[in-house]
Amino acid sequence: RRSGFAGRAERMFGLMDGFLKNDPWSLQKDVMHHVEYTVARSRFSFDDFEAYLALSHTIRDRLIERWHDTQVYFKRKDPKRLYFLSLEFLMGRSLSNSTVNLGIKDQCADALNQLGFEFEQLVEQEGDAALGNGGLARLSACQMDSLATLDFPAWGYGLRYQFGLFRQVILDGFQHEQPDYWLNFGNPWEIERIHVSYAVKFYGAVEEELLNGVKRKVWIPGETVEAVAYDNPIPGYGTRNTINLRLWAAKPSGEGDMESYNTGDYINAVVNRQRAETISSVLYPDDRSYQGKELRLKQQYFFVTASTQDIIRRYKDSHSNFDDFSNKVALQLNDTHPSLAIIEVMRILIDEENIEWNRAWSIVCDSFSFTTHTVSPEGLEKIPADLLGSLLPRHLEIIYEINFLFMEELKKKLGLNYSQLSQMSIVEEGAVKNIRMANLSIVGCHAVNGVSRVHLELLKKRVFKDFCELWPQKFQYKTNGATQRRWMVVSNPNLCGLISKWLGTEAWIRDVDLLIGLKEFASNTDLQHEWRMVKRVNKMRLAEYIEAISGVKVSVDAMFDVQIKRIHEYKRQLLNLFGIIHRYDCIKNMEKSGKTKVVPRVCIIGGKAAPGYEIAKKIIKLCHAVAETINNDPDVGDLLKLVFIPDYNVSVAELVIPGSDLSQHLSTAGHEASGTGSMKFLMNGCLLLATSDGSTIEIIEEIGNDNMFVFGAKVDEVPALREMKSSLKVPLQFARVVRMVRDGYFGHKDYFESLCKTVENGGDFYLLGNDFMSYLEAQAAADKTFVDQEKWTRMSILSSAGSSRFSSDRTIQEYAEKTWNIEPCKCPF
Ligand code: CGF
Repeated sequence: RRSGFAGRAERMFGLMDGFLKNDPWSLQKDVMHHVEYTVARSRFSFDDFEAYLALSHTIRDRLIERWHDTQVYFKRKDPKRLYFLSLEFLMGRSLSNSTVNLGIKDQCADALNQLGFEFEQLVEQEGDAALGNGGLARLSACQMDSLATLDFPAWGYGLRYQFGLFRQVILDGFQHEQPDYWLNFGNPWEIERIHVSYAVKFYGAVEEELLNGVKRKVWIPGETVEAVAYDNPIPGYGTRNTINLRLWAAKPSGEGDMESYNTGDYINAVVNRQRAETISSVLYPDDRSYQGKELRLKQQYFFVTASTQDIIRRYKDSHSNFDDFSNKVALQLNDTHPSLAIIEVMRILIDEENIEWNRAWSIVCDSFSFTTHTVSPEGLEKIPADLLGSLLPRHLEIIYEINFLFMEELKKKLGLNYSQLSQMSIVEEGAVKNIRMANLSIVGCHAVNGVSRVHLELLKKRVFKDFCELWPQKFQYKTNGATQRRWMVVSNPNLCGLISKWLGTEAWIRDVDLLIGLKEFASNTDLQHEWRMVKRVNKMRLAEYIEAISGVKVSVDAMFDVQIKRIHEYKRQLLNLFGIIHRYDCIKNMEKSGKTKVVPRVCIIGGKAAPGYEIAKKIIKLCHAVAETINNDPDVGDLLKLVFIPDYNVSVAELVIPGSDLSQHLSTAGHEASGTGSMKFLMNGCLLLATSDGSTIEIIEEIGNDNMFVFGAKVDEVPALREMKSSLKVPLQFARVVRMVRDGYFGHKDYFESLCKTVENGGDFYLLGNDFMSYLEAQAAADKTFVDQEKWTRMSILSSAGSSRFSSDRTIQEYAEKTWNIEPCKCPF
C-alpha cells in the first residue's frame, strides 16, 4: 500500500516542489504559524530568538519533506548505500546553510523583512552545534554536505553529546573551560525518534549454548542501556536530495527495572537509570590522544552498536540473506574511533545471524573502509585489553580470534620474524596488554586512506610501513576538502556574488571546477577593484567584531594576518608569537623615518587548547601578555596590533576567514596530516603563508609557489635536522625574542620559563629556531607584496581560482569511485 501511495504522490507532486511553497508570502505564513503554535508566543509580540525558532521550524518542515521524498526514493531504488561513522561532527549553525542549500535564502529574508526582522540578525541567534574538536570533525560535516549535494545515498552516524566542545573563556589571559549547554534552548534542527531505539549491552559474561546441535556463544550482559535516534536532515545544494545524520543519545533501558523497584530501593534504581545518560553526555576535548578511558570506550561502542544494528535492520528490511551485504552497504570508519564496528558486525553475523566465520569475515572486509588522520605511530589509539574484556567480553574473544588467524596468515608470508609479527599484531603485548585499534582497522578493511598525498607517503615510511608492504593496494589517499557552500556561499555572500557575476553563472557552486574561469580576469583592473571592495567590507565587519570582543580598535587599512586553529606545539602558534615579538622589537628600535615604511598589521590568533595541555595553555597566555604590551605601546600605534579571538568555533571562522588578508599555517613539516583551514582561506582569496606540509604541498602545486609565501624545512629534511638540532646554531634574532620572554619583558617570568625551555638548549623538537629566519623572510615578502595592491589582489584572485581541487566535492567523488563504489541516486520529485 505504501509504495502505491508513494507512486501516486510522485505523480501528483512530480511537477511541484512538494506540499510547502517557498515564496515569501507562504514562508511568512508558516513563520507566523510556528510563532503562535510551536514557539507558543503571541503573533503580535515575539523577539529575535523566537523569530529565529519559528523560522527554523519553517525551514525544518521543508527539510523533512525533502528528507521523506529522498528516503522513500532510496528505499525503492535500493542502491548501494554509504554509512559514514564518525564520533565527531562539527556542524556549526544550520539556519543560513539550510536556506542556501534549499535555495530560499532571499525569500526568507523578504518574508522576515515584512515582519520587521532581519535575516542576518536571526542567524546570530543560533548557537553552534560543536560536536567535535577540530579538523577531523569539520571534515565530516563538509563531507556530509558534499554527499548530499552529489546525490549519493549516504547516511552519517554519530553521537549526540549533551555537551559539545567546551566554551573557552579567557580570564586575565588564561583559558578556562566551561560546559557548552547547546541544547538548553532546544534544537529545532533535529527530529527525535523515540521509536527508533536499540538496546546497548555492556559488561557481563559469555556463555556457550547448544542450539540445534550447534555450539554458539551467548553474551549475557551486566548492564543494558538504550540508544535513541535523533535525525538531522542534511540538504544538498541544487538538488532535492536530503540525507540524514543520525545521532544517538543514551537513555536508561526499561529492562531490569521492575526487579530493582520491587526490592524497594526506589531511589537508587532511579539514580542508576539516570547514570545511563552520562554515556552521551560529553565530548572528549582532546583531538590527538585518548588514554583508554572507560567512558570513552563506552561512547565508542554505544554509537557503533546502535549504528550497526540500525544499518543491518535496514538491510534486512529488503534482503532475505547476507549474500548482497557488501554490494549494498559501504561502512566508512572516520579514524579508529568507530573501529569496534568491525567486531560488532562480526559478532552480529556469527552469533546472531549464524553465519560461518570465514564468510562473515569476508563480508566484513568487503564492506569496511578506514581513513586515518594520524601522522605518528605514537598518536594511534590503543585500548587496554582488560578494560575492553570487562566492558565487552565477547568482542575481546572475537578480536583474539581475528588476530590469531591474521598471525597465522602472516607467519606463512613472513616466516617466524617475531619482531615484525609483534609490530603488526592487533594485540600489543607488554606490562599492559593493549588492543591496537589502527591495526584492527587495517586488517578488517579493504581500503585504508590517508588525507593528503604526503600523508600517504608518511604512512608508507613511518606509521604503517609493514602493512603498506604487505598490502600495498589497500593503501590510498584522498586529499581532504572543504565545502564551498558553507565556506564561500554562506560565509562570504558578497564574494560569491562577484564571482558569479564575472563567471556569468552560479553553476560553480555545484560544479566547482568552473572557478578556474576567474584566472583569465586576475589582472583585470575592474575585477581587482571590486574584489578589494568586497574584502574591505568583510574586514570592516571583522574589525567591528574585534572591537566588540576585545575593545581593541583596528584599522582596516592594515594587513589582517590570521592564525586560527587548535593550539598545538606542532602548529607553532609560538613561532607566530616570536615573529610578532620580533616585529614589535624592530618597530621599537626604528627611527621615525623607518616607521613610515612599516606595513601596518593586525595579527589575529584564535584557538582552543585541550584542557590538560599545559604548554598550549601557556601559549594562549603568552599571546595575551604580548598583546597587552603591544596594544598599549604609543610607539607602535596602528603599526601593529595583536588580538586573541576567544572561543574559536565554526561561526567565528565564518566571520574571520572572509575578512583575512593573510593566513598562517605553520606546522613543522611532516606533522599535519592534511590541514583543511588553509583550503577555506584559499577559497576566500586570502594569501597563505605556510610550510610545505600536508595538503599545502598540493596547494602549492595547484596555485604555484609565487602565489603564496612558503617557508621552512621540508618533510624529508626534518628528521635529519632533528638529529642535529643540539648542534644547530640558533639565529641571534631568535635567541633575542626568546630571551625577551624568558627575562619577563611581557611579565610572568616564572610562568613562561617552561615554555621557553621547549625551544632552548637543543630541546626545540618542532624546529622553531631552525625555521625562524626563513619565516621572517616569508613575512617580509608578504609585507612587500601587500604594498603592491595590484599584485596582492591578483594573487588573491588566483588563490580562489585555484581552489577547486580542495572542495570536499572532489574528495567525496574520489571516495565514491575508488573506495566505496557507490553511485548517485537522485530523487526526481
Ligand atoms: O584531522 C586532523 C585534525 N587535527 O583533526 N587529525 N586528526 N585527528 C589532522 O591533524 C589534520 O591535519 C587533518 O586535516 C584533519 C582531518 O583529516
